[in-house]
Amino acid sequence: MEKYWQKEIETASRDEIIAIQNERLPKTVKHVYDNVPHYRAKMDEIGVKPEDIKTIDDLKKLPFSYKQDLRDTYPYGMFAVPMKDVVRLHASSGTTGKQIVVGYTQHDLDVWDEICARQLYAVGADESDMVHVSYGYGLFTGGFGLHGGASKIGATIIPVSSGNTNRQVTILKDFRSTILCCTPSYAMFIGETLKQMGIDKSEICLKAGIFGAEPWTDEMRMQIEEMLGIKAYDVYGLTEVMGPGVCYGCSAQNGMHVNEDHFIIEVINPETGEVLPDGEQGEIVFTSLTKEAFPIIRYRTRDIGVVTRGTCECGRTFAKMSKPRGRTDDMLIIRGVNVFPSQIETVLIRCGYTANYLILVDRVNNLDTVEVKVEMTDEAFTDSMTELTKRERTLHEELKSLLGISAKVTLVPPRSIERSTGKAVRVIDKRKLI
Ligand code: DLL
Repeated sequence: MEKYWQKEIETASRDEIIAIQNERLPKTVKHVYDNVPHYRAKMDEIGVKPEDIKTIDDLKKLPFSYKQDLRDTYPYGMFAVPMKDVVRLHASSGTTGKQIVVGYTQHDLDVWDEICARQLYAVGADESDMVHVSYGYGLFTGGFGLHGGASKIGATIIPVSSGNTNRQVTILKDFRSTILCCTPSYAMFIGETLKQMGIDKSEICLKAGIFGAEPWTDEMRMQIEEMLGIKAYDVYGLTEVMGPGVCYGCSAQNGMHVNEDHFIIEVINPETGEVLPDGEQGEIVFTSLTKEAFPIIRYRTRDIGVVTRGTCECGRTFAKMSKPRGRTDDMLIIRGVNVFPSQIETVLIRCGYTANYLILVDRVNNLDTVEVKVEMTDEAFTDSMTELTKRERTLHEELKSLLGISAKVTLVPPRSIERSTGKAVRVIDKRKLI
């Protein structure tokens, strides 16, 4: 039977959801206008006053915000409450530029716990579960986010954090963890390690996993489910908006529900900024409705997805965001053909390989080149040159016919591609390194 943490709101009617949003949006806009000079300046620039925002239909009058705004105001320029009311800081990893810092009041943390609790209930967890958190604890939001949710539902938390994979497996088995929280690539690594340590999946008690923080395909989901003998669910979020739990996967396993009482989702055309109707693919934009310390207005996530509304087969009525295909800045343009790493992943897994791969992009004599390195499994390993060439050619043809790219395919031995304990690095684009 479907479990809900807060059934009333999670299955509310569209009118009820809109009424909550209409009540909360004007308050948030006033809060940022009064307390964050950046938002006030941007609104003044286009002549929009808080009184002009009466309902969610007025949202489109507000300017977008960008990661660059958060960098320009580093570290605390976007905070909307005095520092004495901020009880926690988190930060983005800062791999692609200056890191950004976000803050939470106690109320913000309570909301975050609630939405992560909704996620845990949606995968069937409750107080009788042992929640094994292998997302990193620290400035990254993954560890503390799911930890807060697990604490809210009264589960037993095993706060392992990431790394030391053999130890993770021992704990998983001996402590009888039932819910695993980590990135999907780390879940695969844990699955492989289990096998290497000679432990059968029937010897562990895991029943579900809550995986997110990076793009992963449905094909990879099935591979993880098979390896660990569990149901794998998607969770989405980002530091700037809150952390994990902004959107949560449910028993339907196709897309994630947006916590619409706390966030408004829009999908826009990334080139023109035009708001797109439900069902059309575009850039995901979020506005927070209840955040105190770090409210965010029309934040351009750069993630590409689709939003649909209606009652889900799980009974929830919150809007649903498709699995993000990737980020606008992850899209590879190979000799004019646009391709997301996730599309390459789908082809590889459908052809019988695992999600252990690396995409190397370069430019040679003014021509883009792409090489896909993909690991063979122990079972499928061969060192026969004839066989390798044959398999590489087949995969090359598949990538060409399905995605239109001409990639050099190199099959590499098992375990030769570096594993990740957090977000996996799938692409090395040498064109960006020059
Ligand atoms: O990754 C928060 C998080 C932690 C989400 C744990 C889920 C689980 P950031 O480090 O700021 O925050 O990275 C946010 O990661 O804009 C997406 O591009 C990507 N992302 C997050 N979840 C998913 C997902 C955390 N389920 C960025 N599918 C986002 C695809 C995801 N991409």
